[in-house]
Amino acid sequence: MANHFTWLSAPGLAALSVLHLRGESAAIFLRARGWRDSEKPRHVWLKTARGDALDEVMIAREDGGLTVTCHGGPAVRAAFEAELREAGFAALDAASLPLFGATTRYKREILRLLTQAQSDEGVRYCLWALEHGEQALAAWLSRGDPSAAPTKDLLTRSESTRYFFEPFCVHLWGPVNAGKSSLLNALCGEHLAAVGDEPGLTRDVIEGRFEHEGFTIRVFDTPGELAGGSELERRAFAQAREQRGDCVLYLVPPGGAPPADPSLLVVHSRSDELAPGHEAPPWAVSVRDEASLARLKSALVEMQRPGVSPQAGNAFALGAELRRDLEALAEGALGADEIRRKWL
Ligand SMILES: Nc1nc2c(ncn2[C@@H]2O[C@H](COP(=O)(O)OP(=O)(O)OP(=O)(O)O)[C@@H](O)[C@H]2O)c(=O)[nH]1
Ligand SMILES: [Mg+2]
Repeated sequence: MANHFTWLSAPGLAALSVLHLRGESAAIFLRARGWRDSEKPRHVWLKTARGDALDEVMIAREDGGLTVTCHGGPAVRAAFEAELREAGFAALDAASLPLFGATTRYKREILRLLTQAQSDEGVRYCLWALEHGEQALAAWLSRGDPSAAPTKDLLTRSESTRYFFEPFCVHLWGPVNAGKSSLLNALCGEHLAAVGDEPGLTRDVIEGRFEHEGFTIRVFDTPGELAGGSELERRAFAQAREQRGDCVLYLVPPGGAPPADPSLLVVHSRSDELAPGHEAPPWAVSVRDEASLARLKSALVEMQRPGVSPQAGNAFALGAELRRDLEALAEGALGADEIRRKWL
């Protein structure tokens, strides 16, 4: 059997990385670097072929190969790869291995998606899909000739699960002193940006993130709209406005005027300063009112999953390759049988 290596986990900076080796030289390669053959998982200090320290790892026999859990910084991954390539190992795509008992390509695709989940909802979805996804896909493929319309529906539903796997990005725009930086700090529960009455306090984009109802949301505070200002301030402002993320919240403080652009979501900020008896507008938020912050967070989560959830059984996430194949099916370039043979 040829010698192969596969990274089972996405590259991280300081996280763990999981490397899988297959082939007749896999055990020889590891033995030459400090591993003592064992049926049980073993903790080992691995060395390079030249005897330098490589990494402290766990090695286990799994799925017909050897799985090495190492410290996955880019330098460690590069060092492992250099050693493996020098020893004649070739890189192999994880989707082609029967790992973790995933016997079909569909299950392997879901396992890959699982490593990319950015939310509890994403993990929940993958666990649902490992158990029921194949059945759902098979039932859908056997509906007769899947015409373009139902396939498109499936593709649209998969688009709705996008934020299970990547964080939703919210940008905060508005005039100076609207309370953008205060809102960033309040949403993220941390003091990330300076706050104060001095107009134009924020000069650069400041990023934070928070989790709500199982979703991760990234928030970007931006410089406020300020008449005049230095050349540098104007440039920083223009640069910040080039990014819109997935949604822009435009903060309007009491007495301010909402913007004309209908693509911006208007949020009435500093709403605790409104006169008593003043009717609160639908999207009103105050950093001094926890309930208003919770409402805003829930509204941001709702935007990410328009009626789609694993619990409701109507979510259908697709990895890039299955998505391509279903697009080809919608266009008539691939048949349902071909999809079945390849994925199920
Ligand atoms: N009462 C009240 N005051 C607030 C609220 N949010 C912000 N403020 C105050 O409004 C002032 C401006 O807040 P910032 O968060 O710095 O405003 P900003 O939009 O980031 O301003 P620039 O960075 O200059 O564009 C500060 O004095 C805050 O304490 C709020 O919800 N209620
Ligand atoms: Mg600010």
